[in-house]
Amino acid sequence: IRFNRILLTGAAGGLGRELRARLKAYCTTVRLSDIADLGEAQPGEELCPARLEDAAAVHALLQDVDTVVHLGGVSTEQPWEPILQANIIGAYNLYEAARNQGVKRIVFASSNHVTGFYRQDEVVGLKDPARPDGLYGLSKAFGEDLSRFYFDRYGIETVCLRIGSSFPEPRNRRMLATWMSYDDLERLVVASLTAPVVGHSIIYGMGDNTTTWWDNTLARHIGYRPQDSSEPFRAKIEAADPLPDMTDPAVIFQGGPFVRTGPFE
Ligand code: 15L
Repeated sequence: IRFNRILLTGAAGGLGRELRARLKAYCTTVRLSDIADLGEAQPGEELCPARLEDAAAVHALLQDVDTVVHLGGVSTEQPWEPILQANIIGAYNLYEAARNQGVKRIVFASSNHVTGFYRQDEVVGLKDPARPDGLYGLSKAFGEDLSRFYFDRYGIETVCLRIGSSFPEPRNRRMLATWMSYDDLERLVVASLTAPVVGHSIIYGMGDNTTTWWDNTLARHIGYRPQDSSEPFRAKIEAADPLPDMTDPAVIFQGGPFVRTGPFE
């Protein structure tokens, strides 16, 4: 046990549900927040539903927490208004609350869609410019810049996880490159919470995959060592999806279908 209280936002989401049980091993209390139903509180859990755009609620949420794993917000390409509220205003509220409450480190769920308009035949490094593939990716790029500002100005450390595709198994050809197992997700989050010094860091959340579009060399100080590879799933996936259309933007660019989702008006 390293922490008294960890706040997990987005705890009812796909990755939140996974981390909900796993983070308990690292703290006395895990405070869970979401706008969706969180079910019953289990031993060692506190349920604190909050809307991220509600500044007062977010300030209360950060009271007496040691550290935050911020998964909350919109997690797919959506119209501007929900992204503005949850991901942009919500991220600002979270960092302002951290500053007010003296929280020293945040693990921020960014996304590979910050760099989704790089091509699948390129390898992106951690100092390459952002190339968001939609409003969602743009909002995550904002979160990365916001957290950098809060480190430079106020010393609040953040690790931005540019998560690829974290599911039980890779689902398609693209995920052979982007997949990260839930066990590796846990390793990445725990390394980000416990590395001695992280400052403001960015790291791609990917497994030990053979096909790779991202280079995490500059984040070695985090100490993340992925152990699971998409490779055992390759034959099954390639057989199910034999002829990719090389003119499809979702096949050309790393963001996959996100690069052609929307506009929604
Ligand atoms: C994301 O950012 C989404 O939250 C997730 O649902 C996946 O679609 C993932 O990216 C991906 O790129 O596969």
